Amino acid sequence: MEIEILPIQEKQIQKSGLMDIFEKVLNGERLSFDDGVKLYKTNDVLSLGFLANIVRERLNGNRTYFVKNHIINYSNICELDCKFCSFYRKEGQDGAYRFTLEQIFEKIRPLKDEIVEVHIVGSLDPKLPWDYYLDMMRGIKEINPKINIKAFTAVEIDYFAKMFGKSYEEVLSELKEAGLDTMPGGGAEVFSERVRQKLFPDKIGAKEWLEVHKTAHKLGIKTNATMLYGHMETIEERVQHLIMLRELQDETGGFLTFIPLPYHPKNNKFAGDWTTGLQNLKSFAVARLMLDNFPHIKCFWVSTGVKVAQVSQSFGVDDLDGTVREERIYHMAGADTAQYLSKNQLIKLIKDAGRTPVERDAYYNVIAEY
Ligand code: V47
Repeated sequence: MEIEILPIQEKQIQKSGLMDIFEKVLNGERLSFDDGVKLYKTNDVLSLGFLANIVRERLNGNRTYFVKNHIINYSNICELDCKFCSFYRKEGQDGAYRFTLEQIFEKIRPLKDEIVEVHIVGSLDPKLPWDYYLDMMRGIKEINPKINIKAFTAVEIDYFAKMFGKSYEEVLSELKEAGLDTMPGGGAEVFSERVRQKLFPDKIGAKEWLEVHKTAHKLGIKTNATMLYGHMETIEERVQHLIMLRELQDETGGFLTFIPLPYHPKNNKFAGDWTTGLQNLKSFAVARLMLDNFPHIKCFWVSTGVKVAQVSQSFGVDDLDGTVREERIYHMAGADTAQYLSKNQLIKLIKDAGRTPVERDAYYNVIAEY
């Protein structure tokens, strides 16, 4: 790809001390840990966006993807007490809920010919039996076998293994057999033992999270990855997280997309600060530059607001997730974004940014281009 660079842009990049990184990006060379830290620390966000955009357009051209999807948070009754989480409740507590399978199917049936993907994520609920999860997969496939089931974070998979006395491989194979197609990227938080001990000491750490994804990839299950940032982690811990994901992707090639997730401070014990728009844009751009082997970088518009999501398309992002519907984790933590965006609203957000809207399936096959 021929990259046109104006002398004024080059001067700006030079002035910001990013020339060495710019040259690596132009040559398609891998960026180092120190490069990642330097990128996070720059105040020249326009040059950062410019660099990320080179990689974005090299990999995905002018396309921005979206999917018609629906989120199912099947239960919020959880054994864990993660301090950053506003979603979980204890049994009997105000706001605690657990859907029956029929309640889940009732949500999907009216949308069965519209949605392409269901995104299922819940809690570590001690009352739910193994058949609940298998029958959930089977029941959704009975409604429409074409619906892609993106279900269960590595944290849930690890819990099923412990609860039901199975290996990761057995859990994932049985779920796949019942209808699971792909896996979401949640539960990774940040791969720092220091932060884990303080914020989510009872949740699995990096080793198990990566092991679950590695097992899924081995079984042919494509997965996503996330990073929760903006709470108490350092820039160095963020960059380390990205490098650990990059290493696993080198080994397996099983990741589809990376989603940086900004921490939300309402109704949780940690009660930190909101991230700012620029912190969010930087996180997308640094991810795009560091994760050279990830095909896609997603902005989950629910978590950033639609305005930042729109601008993120110039900061490395090529995927805006989807229509969404019924998201709870972010809305319970203070998100004031809508519950749903129509296909036409997504198309407008993308077109107004000068990008080509592409409706996709779970594997980024093109359903329609607008
Ligand atoms: O794992 C929890 C995060 C994640 C808070 O794979 C919080 O396509 C902010 O993983 N503030 C779940 N974040 C969401 C998720 C996701 C979303 C969209 C697409 C995909 C995908 C995955 O939400 C959790 C956790 O990291 N979270 N509490 C909070 N207070």
